[in-house]
Amino acid sequence: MVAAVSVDAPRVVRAACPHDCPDTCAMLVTVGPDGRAVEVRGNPDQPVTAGFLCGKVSDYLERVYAADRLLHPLLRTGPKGSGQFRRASWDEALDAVAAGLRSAIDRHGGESVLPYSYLGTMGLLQNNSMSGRVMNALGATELVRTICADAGIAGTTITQGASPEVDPERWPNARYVLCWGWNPLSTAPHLWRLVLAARRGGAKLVVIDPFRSRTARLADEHIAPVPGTDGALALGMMRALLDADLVDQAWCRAHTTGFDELLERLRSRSVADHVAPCGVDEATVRRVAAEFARSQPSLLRLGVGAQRHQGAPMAYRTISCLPALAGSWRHDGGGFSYLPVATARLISRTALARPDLRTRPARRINMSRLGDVLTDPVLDPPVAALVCWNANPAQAAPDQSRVLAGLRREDLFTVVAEQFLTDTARHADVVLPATSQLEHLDAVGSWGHHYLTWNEPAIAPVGEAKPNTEIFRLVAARLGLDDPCFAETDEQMMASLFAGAPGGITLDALRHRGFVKIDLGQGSLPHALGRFGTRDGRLALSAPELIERGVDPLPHFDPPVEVLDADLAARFPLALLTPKLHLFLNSTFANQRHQRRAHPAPFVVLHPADAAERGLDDGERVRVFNDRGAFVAALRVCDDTRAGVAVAPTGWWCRDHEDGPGAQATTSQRLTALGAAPVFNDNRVQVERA
Ligand SMILES: Nc1nc2c(c(=O)[nH]1)N[C@H]1C(S)=C(S)[C@@H](COP(=O)(O)OP(=O)(O)OC[C@H]3O[C@@H](n4cnc5c(=O)[nH]c(N)nc54)[C@H](O)[C@@H]3O)O[C@H]1N2
Ligand SMILES: Nc1nc2c(c(=O)[nH]1)N[C@H]1C(S)=C(S)[C@@H](COP(=O)(O)OP(=O)(O)OC[C@H]3O[C@@H](n4cnc5c(=O)[nH]c(N)nc54)[C@H](O)[C@@H]3O)O[C@H]1N2
Ligand code: SF4
Ligand SMILES: [Mo]
Repeated sequence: MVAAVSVDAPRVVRAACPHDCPDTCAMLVTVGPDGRAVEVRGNPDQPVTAGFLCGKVSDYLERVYAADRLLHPLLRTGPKGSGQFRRASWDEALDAVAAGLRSAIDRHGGESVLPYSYLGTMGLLQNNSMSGRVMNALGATELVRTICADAGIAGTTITQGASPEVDPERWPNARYVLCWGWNPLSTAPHLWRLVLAARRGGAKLVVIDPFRSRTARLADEHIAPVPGTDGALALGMMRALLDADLVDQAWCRAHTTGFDELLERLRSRSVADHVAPCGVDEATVRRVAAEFARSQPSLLRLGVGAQRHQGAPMAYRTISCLPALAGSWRHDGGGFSYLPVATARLISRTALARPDLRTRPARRINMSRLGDVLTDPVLDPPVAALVCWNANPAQAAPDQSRVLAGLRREDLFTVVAEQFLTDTARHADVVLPATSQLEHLDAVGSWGHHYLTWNEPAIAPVGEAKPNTEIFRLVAARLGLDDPCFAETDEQMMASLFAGAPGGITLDALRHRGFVKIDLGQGSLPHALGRFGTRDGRLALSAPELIERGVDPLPHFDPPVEVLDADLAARFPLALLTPKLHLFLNSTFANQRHQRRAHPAPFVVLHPADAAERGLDDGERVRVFNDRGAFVAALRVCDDTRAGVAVAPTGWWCRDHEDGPGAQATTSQRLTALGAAPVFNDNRVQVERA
């Protein structure tokens, strides 16, 4: 269902970067007279994109026209995971998909089908529209998609509701910027540009991160706490504000609930006692807290990275209270930013997936439990069929050895729609080639700024690739699903999203300009007068709703489960972090030449003291292990990390490394209590010579 492509003259098409990145860049694609795209660049008119793309996407045509792009369907011919396939026609492949799904459903019911997808594309259509309809109509298990930012969302929405945060376009006004667990230089280069603008205006930039990230390297000050102790650090900073008489009492009395209870809680411990688990000295805590309150407008921007711990929801909630106490919300450019959930949720894609097609509620399975779910011998019904698109769980899901063991089950029927033969696709029975962003229609929201961006198809599908929407439309037809919704075109689905002009946005305006800013009336001072998204409009320093869930309603330190476990530390003395790489996006781009040159092979960083204690030298091959698994990587010895903290990014594909699994082999499938999110960095390991 791709729009007809004119081949008369060179033309410029408006597009949107689809990747799981807060910047959601507006792109301009130049298409030559032969219908081939010749250039992709950032749209100079879009204020956040500002005319440039990042180093991951600037050579997007290398991805679109890559030699290893999947161009036709494949059927497995060898053992699971062997990578042995033969070319098949779409007809043959769709027959195989229908037969595999029908067989699973006939034997074990609809819930034995497990969909697995994430944000490979964030597009409103290509993410989970027609696919969702098929899964709902089949009565498949529902996938709980909380692998990324949900611990943080759970914590921050308890505090402030789903309300607008500080618009990134106001950030340049800030005079103090606290980047907490965030490495925007790598992970959000356009938002980083706005942080730099604040700095040029005189703002001090402070980064809180156990690791000296690229962002931390450039900051005015870098504070490196023990991983997972951020909540304790925030409580210490709040107590320091109290001691220095810097709490904005008037604003808190007017616009928060539970102010007196919080003050009492803070007074119950000294600053030193609050921050004891953090490994940060008290004088620094007092100084940075005072600077944050005095240097208005002060902005606290939390990243996704500080939440991969058991206590993260409470930590994010606690941290989001700090700008309230400091009075930051009074000032243009000041306050708190994490994910702009209010604007991001304005245009919901949930309705497109038609949950009403279900005849009854289905079993729910959390995506971060995939390893256990696929290998559980008594799960009833078992997962007999796995349908995967927009995701690469063989690399991105925790406890990699279990995930791979599950994917290798000969009795599991696996379908993967992909652009490349990823580690997950290698384990499929049927591989279906998916279009790239230049080949399909979409609109993409943002989890970093307030714009919605249009994506017109620029070129015809490469090879026999098809959009996710069309793939699932065809699967529906093969399965005999006859609800009229399965015949809807992409254009029709898009029109239905904007039928009521949500937030005043019309499809015509979006298509015409290529991007539209979502205006919820937040203005430049969204919460100077309260108006939070909570039920009473006040910021919840105390949140009584937590009592019903057995949780202390006041901000408190909820410790990480492995990092602070002294018994476990005796066997596994190092806490392992798995941050993002500069030119990969999770495992995406790891197969591309230029990006791969920047990150040729897996490595692990150890502090010189930890290396010396083990008699290890820089450059050696080391084995990193715990009870869950092990991986081999090159050792980098440097003080970019704290003593006691090892750092090993993920994303490389198994197929590229004789050593097989990566750092993901050591991570756990535990979930946080609030938010049901994974705890990738709450992970103890030991390191030895390989
Ligand atoms: N280049 C690039 N860009 C990306 C991605 C990518 O893989 N590569 N991924 C995209 C996705 S899916 C996401 S979610 C975002 C993530 O964006 P970020 O949140 O910026 O990324 P991370 O590297 O996960 O984490 C940021 C920092 O948090 C630190 N950290 C880890 N544990 C703790 C802790 O306990 N406390 C504190 N204070 N800091 C901690 C890490 O050391 C890391 O430097 O980036 C998106 N953009
Ligand atoms: N240890 C550890 N693990 C982590 C994290 C961590 O910090 N540490 N971070 C987690 C986070 S934040 C996230 S968001 C997840 C990400 O987990 P995933 O979303 O599984 O991540 P990717 O590896 O980027 O896989 C996306 C895949 O979608 C494919 N794709 C892109 N566009 C399309 C399309 O239009 N159609 C189809 N069919 N496929 C498409 C890409 O080719 C790519 O292979 O990983 C998590 N895993
Ligand atoms: S910065 Fe993010 S949104 Fe922009 S091009 Fe790169 S990956 Fe895409
Ligand atoms: Mo993410």
